[in-house]
Amino acid sequence: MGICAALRSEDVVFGTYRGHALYLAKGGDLRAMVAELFGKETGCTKGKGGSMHLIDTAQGVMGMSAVVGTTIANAAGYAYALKLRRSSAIVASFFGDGATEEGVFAETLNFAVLKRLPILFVCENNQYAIHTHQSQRQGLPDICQRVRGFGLPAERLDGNDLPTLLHVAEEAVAALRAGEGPRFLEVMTYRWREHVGPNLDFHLGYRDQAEADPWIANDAVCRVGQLLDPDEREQIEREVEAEVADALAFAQESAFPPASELLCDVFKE
Ligand SMILES: Cc1ncc(C[n+]2csc(CCOP(=O)(O)OP(=O)(O)O)c2C)c(N)n1
Ligand SMILES: [Mg+2]
Repeated sequence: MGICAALRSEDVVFGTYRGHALYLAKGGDLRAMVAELFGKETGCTKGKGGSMHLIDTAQGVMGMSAVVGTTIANAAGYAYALKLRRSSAIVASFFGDGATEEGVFAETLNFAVLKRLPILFVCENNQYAIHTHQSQRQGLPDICQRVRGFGLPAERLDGNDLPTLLHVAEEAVAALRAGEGPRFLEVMTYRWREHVGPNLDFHLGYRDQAEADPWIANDAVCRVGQLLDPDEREQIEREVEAEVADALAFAQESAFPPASELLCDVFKE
């Protein structure tokens, strides 16, 4: 939310399999998202992509992938095209802390700096890749320090501090539009639930509830909610509940794709 609020509609984003919030924050259609979760033909990828592959190109949501790190390079390619076309639009590329261990991350940073691409790299650092803490995976667990070595500015932010996030994002986006070259933001956050799915997983022993508690108590949604007038907040919540109910009904009533769709969209026509 904090990053996307600083973007214009012409700007584009690329994300990961954990991309529901990104899709919605950039203006992705809620009905098409929920229908996609149900595998229905009205879904944003006609029911073929599912939860991990959301796309809404009309809103600048260019795609997400379950293969860790892949969309970082896709995003830089798009930024290169924008630069060649002298467009004023910019690209924001979202990925996890684990993705920064992939070779493609290093290659893309180097290329982006070399070509002064209009791209904002956003690392959503929840400190874990599945069940392994960052300190058990990275020889230098300071991602910003590593990134600066490639020659671009890098800053760490608290993902629960929405006003600061928005302010810094606006500054970064302005610099990108001015042609100052790529920037990197590391946004600290935390995964409340298991790696995939709705359950708690503290019984697995790789982390404990005490580590999660301060993140939950300090949650950005609560903090922003407290800034609102209670009546206004209730009104917003009522509208959102109605929108979600509508999207669920739409998804349930939609049809599954016919078998004839199976081999469509495999290659570009
Ligand atoms: C190239 C590749 N390697 C491994 C996996 C298996 N895998 C799926 S999610 C994940 C963890 C990625 O962690 P991070 O980038 O921090 O994202 P998070 O899930 O924490 O949001 C791994 C290793 C994969 N999907 N793709
Ligand atoms: Mg992670």
